[in-house]
Amino acid sequence: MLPSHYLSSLTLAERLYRQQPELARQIYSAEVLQFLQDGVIIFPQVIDPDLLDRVDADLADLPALARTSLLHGMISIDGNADHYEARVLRNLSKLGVTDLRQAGPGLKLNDLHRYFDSARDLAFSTPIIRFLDELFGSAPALIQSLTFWKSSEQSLHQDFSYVHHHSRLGHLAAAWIPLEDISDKAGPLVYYKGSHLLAEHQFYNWDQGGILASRNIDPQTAAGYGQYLDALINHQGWTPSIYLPRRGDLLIWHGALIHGGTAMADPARTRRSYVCHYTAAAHHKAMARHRVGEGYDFSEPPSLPETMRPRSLPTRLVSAAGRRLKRLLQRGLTHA
Ligand SMILES: O=C(O)CCC(=O)C(=O)O
Repeated sequence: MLPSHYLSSLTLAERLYRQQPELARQIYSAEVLQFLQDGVIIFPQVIDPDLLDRVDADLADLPALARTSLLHGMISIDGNADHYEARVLRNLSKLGVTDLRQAGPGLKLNDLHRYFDSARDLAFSTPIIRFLDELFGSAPALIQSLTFWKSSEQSLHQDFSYVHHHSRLGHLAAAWIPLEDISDKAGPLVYYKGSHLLAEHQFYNWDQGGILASRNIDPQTAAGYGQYLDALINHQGWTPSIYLPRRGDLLIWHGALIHGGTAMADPARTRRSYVCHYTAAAHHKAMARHRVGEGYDFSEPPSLPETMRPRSLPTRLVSAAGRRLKRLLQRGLTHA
């Protein structure tokens, strides 16, 4: 994928903003225009506190690896090399991490929206979907969700190089949702306003002019990316913004905005947060999709194991009676 392909895949809103800003100003809302200018927008106190409570309640059980090994076995993880090699949450114990809350920075739990209705509802919250619908000019689709306990400490990057589950690469945005008030000691998100408005000559050359990163790329090229971004930031005079949100706030950033996770000043501090990447439904590469409210989800159907599903009272009573009967029968057989 060449820079010119990326630029021609941008949203209509952005192409208009870049080429005929006066016309764009007549069409789009103040929020979308601010996003197109800065590459980021913050919505203070728009996430429903009851929904955040539901997410908290569902996440509360996750750290107990041993007790819920069935569920943990299925939750894939990402992040720094160690975590990524573990692949699924249960394997973290092989790295000596028995409680994910104690894991160092960089641990990302992938796609919890597939397991928990609360996480799905959060990913499809009205303030996010309404904004993205206007930005994309059509219904948004969720690409992935990431749940963090601590900072990612991820070096500066632009998402479009890494997230490409969609055919029009320029249709990419992400939401950063704090699950708690974020301390400056917890390794908060850093971003550079305006850095999304790249010109054709400002893209990093990953391979023969291509703009997509690959896990198999040689270490020198991978290291060169960070140096390249640092030099670009210096040259453009972009200054860092540190995001210190309160629970209930929401930040949405552009798929080309330079951003990263800062280092944790206090290694004990949590930075519980939920990050979702979106594209327009029409450009998602997956075949199967289903509607969630005003948006679309392409995940596999929810795969919470039967044993973890909340069951109705009559179902629970019938299975308890069944288990009791089985025990009685077994006892009868052993005494016979
Ligand atoms: O929250 C962070 O520390 C960074 C997250 C991020 O860079 C991403 O998900 O693309």
